Amino acid sequence: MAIDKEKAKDLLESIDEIFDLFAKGLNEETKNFLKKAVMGPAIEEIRKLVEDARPPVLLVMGRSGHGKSSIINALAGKHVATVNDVKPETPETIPYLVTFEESFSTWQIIDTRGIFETTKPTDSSKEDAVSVLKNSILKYSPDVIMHVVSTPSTRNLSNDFDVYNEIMAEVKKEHSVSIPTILVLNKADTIGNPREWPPEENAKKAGLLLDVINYMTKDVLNVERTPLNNNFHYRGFTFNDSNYVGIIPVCSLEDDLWNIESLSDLIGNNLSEEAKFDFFQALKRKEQLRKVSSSLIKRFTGIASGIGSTPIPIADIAILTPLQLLLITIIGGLSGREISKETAHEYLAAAGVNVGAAIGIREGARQLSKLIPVGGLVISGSIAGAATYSIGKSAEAYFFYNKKVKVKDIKKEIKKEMKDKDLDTEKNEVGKEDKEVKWKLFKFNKKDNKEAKKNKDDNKL
Ligand SMILES: Nc1nc2c(ncn2[C@@H]2O[C@H](COP(=O)(O)OP(=O)(O)O)[C@@H](O)[C@H]2O)c(=O)[nH]1
Ligand SMILES: [Mg+2]
Repeated sequence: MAIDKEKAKDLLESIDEIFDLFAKGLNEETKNFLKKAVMGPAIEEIRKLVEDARPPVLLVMGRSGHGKSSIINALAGKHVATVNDVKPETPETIPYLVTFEESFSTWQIIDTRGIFETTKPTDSSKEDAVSVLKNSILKYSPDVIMHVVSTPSTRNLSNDFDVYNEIMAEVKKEHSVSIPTILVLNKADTIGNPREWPPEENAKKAGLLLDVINYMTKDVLNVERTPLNNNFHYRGFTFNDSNYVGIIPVCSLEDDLWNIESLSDLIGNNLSEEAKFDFFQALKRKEQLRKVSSSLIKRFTGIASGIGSTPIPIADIAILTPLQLLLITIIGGLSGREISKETAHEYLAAAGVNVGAAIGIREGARQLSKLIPVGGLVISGSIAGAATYSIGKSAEAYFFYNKKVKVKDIKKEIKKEMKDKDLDTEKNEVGKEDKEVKWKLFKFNKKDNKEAKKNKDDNKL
């Protein structure tokens, strides 16, 4: 299971109803403000995630037999493309859809065949091949292009790279788009002695792979490169100053897959938000989907903080419940649960809220508001933000890692982690952003505590 877009639409409708229920006691002005400034953007976030989601369009090019079909199968984790098909007589483009029914996701693959078969500089049909590829790129506007090259033959193919750069220059000139292209060195196993495999266990093979990569990045593409993994340079590099965004050696033989995850990560990282979701959801890539969840939590935290600028102070944080319920359910969906009230209830039960089996989503919402008892205080933006962040993170820990984390403990965690130097070693962007959010919340919390204390002292006087 995963996010079923139809069910997500239903959820958005019921969230709207729940909001009306919770906002019943509020005056019109505040209610409208909240709807516009808080619920509206939250629902919009989910709508964007779900409704704007579209299949990623992946174009594969490269010579026949170098393994285009095998790579598609390896990425999809199933047989979707015919391996070993006959050499095409003329360059042609075959588009097809790959559906992942159980994860409600689809990819579009554009298989260009025979393009580079006819690109000898003297060949009169070079023009044809070039225009077929150019037109396919313009027609399908792929999100990512994979240029598949058999590793042992890289040194004979410099003409292919020239032709490709020529095409991309024209595409760029006419349509001012540049499409990230990944150079996939397939059949990495076949360079040198095929029995010396994998490179992790065969230093000689690792060295040969690195030679090819060095040749490609330094002599052919001449790019500034960053290793994907500091310990294993032979697993590939990324670059950002050419049509090519990276080079990744792989083995796409069904029984001997190697480094395919590096490839799918690099594809995913080069997809727009709308295309990323279907890509990772199809692959059920937990860590990648957790990143989607984390950035959603951050955005919801920001949205919830907006409550701080209501025209009329709001004393009950329960008004944020519909927003948090939406967040919880979508996080559950990202982790592979169904988009349903049962998913929200599963989390509530784990968080220690007693949810009877028969109660509806509204009751679930009421129960959720009990998790953060701050009744009586005027809700500041920072409290609203911190509460939403805490609930989101607690739901994430539960759904993704099966960890029961009490919401109130998360706030403590935030403070504790601030002192934890390990956070500095987090290299990825999300890690950095996480840290920033934590900093902000930490400061907010401190300020809140001071203010709360001051209010208390004032009351005493
Ligand atoms: N040793 C090895 N063989 C591969 C690899 N990938 C594909 N092949 C084989 O290469 C042949 C052509 O593959 P195919 O995917 O049909 O290439 P396409 O014509 O580019 O689509 C098939 O016999 C595959 O089994 C690989 O990584 N290693
Ligand atoms: Mg093929």
